[in-house]
Amino acid sequence: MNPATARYVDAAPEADVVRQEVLAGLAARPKRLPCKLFYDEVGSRLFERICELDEYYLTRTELVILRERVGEVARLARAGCRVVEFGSGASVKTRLLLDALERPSSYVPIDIARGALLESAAALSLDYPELDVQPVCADYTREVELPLVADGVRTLGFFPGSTIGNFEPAEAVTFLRRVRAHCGTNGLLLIGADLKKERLTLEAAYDDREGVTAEFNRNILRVLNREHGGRFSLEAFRHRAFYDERHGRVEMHLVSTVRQRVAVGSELVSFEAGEAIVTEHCYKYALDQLQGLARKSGFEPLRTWTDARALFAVALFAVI
Ligand code: AVI
Repeated sequence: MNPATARYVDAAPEADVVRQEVLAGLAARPKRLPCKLFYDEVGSRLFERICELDEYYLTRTELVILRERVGEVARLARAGCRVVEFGSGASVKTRLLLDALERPSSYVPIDIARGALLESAAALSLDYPELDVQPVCADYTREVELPLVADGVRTLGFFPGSTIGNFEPAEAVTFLRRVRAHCGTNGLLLIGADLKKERLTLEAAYDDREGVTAEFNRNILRVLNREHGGRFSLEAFRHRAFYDERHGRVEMHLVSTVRQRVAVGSELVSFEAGEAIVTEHCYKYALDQLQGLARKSGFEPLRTWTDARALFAVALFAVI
């Protein structure tokens, strides 16, 4: 990042706040952990490997749709817009969008992983010297204050990757309402969402043959050990992923293989053999559900595109 032009906002949550969230989750029934904890350096690298797995069709498919449709997005967004990305901005997808847009004025990536955020912001600043890159280190699932934007500049929110599926449906609405406020009058949101499909494809995507997803899932315990005084033995938990059709979501669990008590800071957490920690929900949407989500959150669906096999959807919403 060019320090002369780039602005950086650090609003990362205090470790204490996250620790309280962790302990509350482990005291709940069933036990839960926030899936944002997956993404330390190791977890982010494992997630990149997941995105390249044969079974994990999501990233590849979204890219196919984006490549085909990004020109249309650029025409609708018009020249000079500001792009606000919720989540890491290191990806090919960001560059695809920035390349297609006509003279985007600024780019605001928001991410909790400070190192990766600053690194990708620096790389983008080098490659797009005209672009004002304004990284914000924050937990975008909470209230975030963004750098001010000049009057009349349209904001295009960007939320690819089906990360919307990692919110509970009611939380997704709360989150999208906040996004809407960031987008402002005239704003747009480009969002990617994984679609409902048969169980076999879904379960393979979250339980791959190489075991990368299993390692990604167990890495959350490593994060607890390092950052929150946890004493988890990774070998004492196994990965489980299954599609719950009734709720339309893939659930990822870590299942304790033995009866055990584990220290987390000064607390002791008890597990029965076979007891699970829910580490992630990945909701899958039907197209009408996705559009319903937009309407409930104060957006109107402008365009919705899918791939030929209707595995994944990319939608452009406009602020009502
Ligand atoms: C980041 N998120 C959209 C991924 C998903 O598919 O829900 C996280 C993931 N979990 C396991 N594999 C990938």
